[in-house]
Amino acid sequence: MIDSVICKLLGIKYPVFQGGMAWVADADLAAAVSNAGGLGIIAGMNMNGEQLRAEIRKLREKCNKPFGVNVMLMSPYAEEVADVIVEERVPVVTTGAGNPLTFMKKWTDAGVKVIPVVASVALAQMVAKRGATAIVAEGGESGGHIGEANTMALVPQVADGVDIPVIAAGGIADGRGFAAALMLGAQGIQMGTRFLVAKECNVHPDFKAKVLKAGDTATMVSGRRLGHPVRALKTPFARKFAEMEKDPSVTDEQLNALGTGALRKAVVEGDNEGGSFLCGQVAGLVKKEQTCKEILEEITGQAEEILKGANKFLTE
Ligand code: TUI
Repeated sequence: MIDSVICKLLGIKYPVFQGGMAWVADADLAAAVSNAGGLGIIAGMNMNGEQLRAEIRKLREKCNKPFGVNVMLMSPYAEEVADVIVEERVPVVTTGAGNPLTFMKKWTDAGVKVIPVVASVALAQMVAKRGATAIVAEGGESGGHIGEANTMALVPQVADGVDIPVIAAGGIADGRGFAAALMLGAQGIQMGTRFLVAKECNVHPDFKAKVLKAGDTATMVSGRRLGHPVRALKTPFARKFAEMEKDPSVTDEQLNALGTGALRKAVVEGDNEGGSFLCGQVAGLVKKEQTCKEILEEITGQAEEILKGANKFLTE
């Protein structure tokens, strides 16, 4: 059995978080992950306060285990979503795409455990000082909005830089990645892409099919010009965005307009031409649709075997 301080801190069986994927991570997915012993996380990104409240209540009808809500800090609803988290007594909040300091006192005073997703040691140290319970260190192998460092380099540096538990994210989809993350100094992992194809995940079937078909070079990064690089599957939309980004006659406003609504089109409509299919580099490792319980049991079983066998590399 894999055990870690994060299990005791949060009251979960497996030290595995499901990433708070915008438009994807709803009450159905988060409840399934939490019921199976991981930490399910509802994405607050695409919701206003009242929509999030309804989603939290829906999760509570299906699940009485600990769960989290992710606040995408660039969301126009971040402020009202932050308040709903307190009002609904959400046990855990994760944050992404920015600096959560403005909300941290509100949450920690209310007893909410705050676990920011960071892409740098500097932000990890800042939030640790302000009462974060743990940190998710997310490398650039991840899908969606990414930072500069990759998981292999980032996780040990964040682990050295703070004295609270670190959860590794980015580039992890199986027991090998799970075991490796623990060796890098993490106390647990967060996965997004692997849960995209979970049976309980409500993304459009064409999105799942694309992930299942994807290989090692199936993703690309665009959006650097706008200051928020995003990793997605190489689809017509991603290629067109990357081309327009290089064209100096295209304004930032035109680029922003092209991006607006593209994630919803991928997740809800499976729109191959106009959708932005956010996805991590591990898509090539994700081979079948499984329940969240099967995913959690499989990866922890694999990681246990690897960890037990690791002394094969040692000699007297
Ligand atoms: O947030 C994510 N992943 C996301 S958010 C998202 S929605 C979106 N769509 C289009 C453009 C932008 C966002 C899709 N995927 N992961 C966590 C994460 N946070 N990765 C990187 C960061 C990050 C980056 C810079 C955190 C903080 C930061 O700067 C902090 C500062 O000091 O301002």
